[in-house]
Amino acid sequence: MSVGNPSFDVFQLSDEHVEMRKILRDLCDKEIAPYAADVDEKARYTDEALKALNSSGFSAIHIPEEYGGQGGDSVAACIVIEEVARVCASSSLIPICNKLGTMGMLLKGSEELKQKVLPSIGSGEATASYALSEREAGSDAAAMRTRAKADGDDWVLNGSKCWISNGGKSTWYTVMAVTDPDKGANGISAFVVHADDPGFTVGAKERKMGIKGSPTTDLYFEDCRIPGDRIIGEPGTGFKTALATLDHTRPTIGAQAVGIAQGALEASIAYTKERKQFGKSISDFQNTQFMLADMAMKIEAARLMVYTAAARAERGEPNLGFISSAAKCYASDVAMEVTTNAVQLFGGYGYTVDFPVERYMRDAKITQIYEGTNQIQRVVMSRALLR
Ligand code: COS
Repeated sequence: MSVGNPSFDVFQLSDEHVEMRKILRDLCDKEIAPYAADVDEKARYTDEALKALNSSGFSAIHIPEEYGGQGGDSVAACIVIEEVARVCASSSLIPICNKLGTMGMLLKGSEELKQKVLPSIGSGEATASYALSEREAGSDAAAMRTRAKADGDDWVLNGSKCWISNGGKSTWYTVMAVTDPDKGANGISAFVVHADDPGFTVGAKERKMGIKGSPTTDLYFEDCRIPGDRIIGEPGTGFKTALATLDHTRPTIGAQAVGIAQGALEASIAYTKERKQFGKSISDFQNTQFMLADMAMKIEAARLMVYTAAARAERGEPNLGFISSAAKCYASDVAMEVTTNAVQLFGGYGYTVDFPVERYMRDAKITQIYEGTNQIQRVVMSRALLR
């Protein structure tokens, strides 16, 4: 055993990951952070972030090189999301949705389909979304009613989807629909729909508590006709593809949560050093110190779990359900706690829009809900334990 061996790389990111984070931090601080409050206040799309992420190649780094992408690994994709979320959670929905909307294709799509769709996303020309949930099929996703019927060489879709992140902004949508109603979850198939396909329309934007810079909409399919080769994998495999997708992407929500929490922690450290009460900085009080220590400790644990989940997904390990749900669930609970405590440390100022922590707190909440509520994550985890 050697003491102080700098090349011991267990639990250490590679030099490339560290370098990439540095580049991203600079980019996010300069080109995304200045617009975060305005995006939130006006509930407007994150145009500046899209431009910055596209021009630097960070909007969809997970797209493999053979499809014109950067070929970034799963940990790298988490670092991108984390760094963007550290300054603007809404903007982090760009890389999140691009991965979520393409993962099914990457896992199970035909070579032709991948060649048709992925290069436009890898180059930043197009973006993607994922459409699983319906009004009456949220946690119970297999209860969906949207139908797809074969018609000649085509598929014809009818029904609607809801809670679609970046709905209306995305070019491509991975849509799950029932092809055989007698087979339950095994009668669901996955398709890729283009925004210009006939019979496809986007509903009004939801008015939300947070992530206001990312539109959330319904999608409607009225005799929406798509070519036969836009199915992902075989008919009847779509629900499994949808769940396998989430195994790969729930860690990205964990990464978003870690980024939000990190942003709130940094704002809290800076503020508590500045803010004077009883004749000294409030960071001189042990109550503040212990709160900051707890916040940082939990963020550190969450980050490690997120990277572990991402690394295991990257290695193609089987049975990712437990770790990807655990990472998403733990990190999002940490983000909610940390951002709530950040508002507390700012006191009355924290409750105003003049400081960023109330936005971090509102943005954190969605990470406990989307890509499966944290109650559903516990269902996935306990099923894995008791199997
Ligand atoms: N990967 C691949 N296949 C999986 C899988 C996974 N991670 N998990 C389960 N499956 C398979 C099952 O083996 C089963 O196949 P068989 O019938 O051939 O055995 C099939 O998929 C259906 O699985 P299951 O019976 O467990 O489905 P349930 O209806 O009980 O649903 C939960 C399981 C609740 C876990 C699922 O509906 C879920 O994750 N819901 C939340 C959805 C969600 O995250 N929504 C957010 C949308 S994205 S913003």
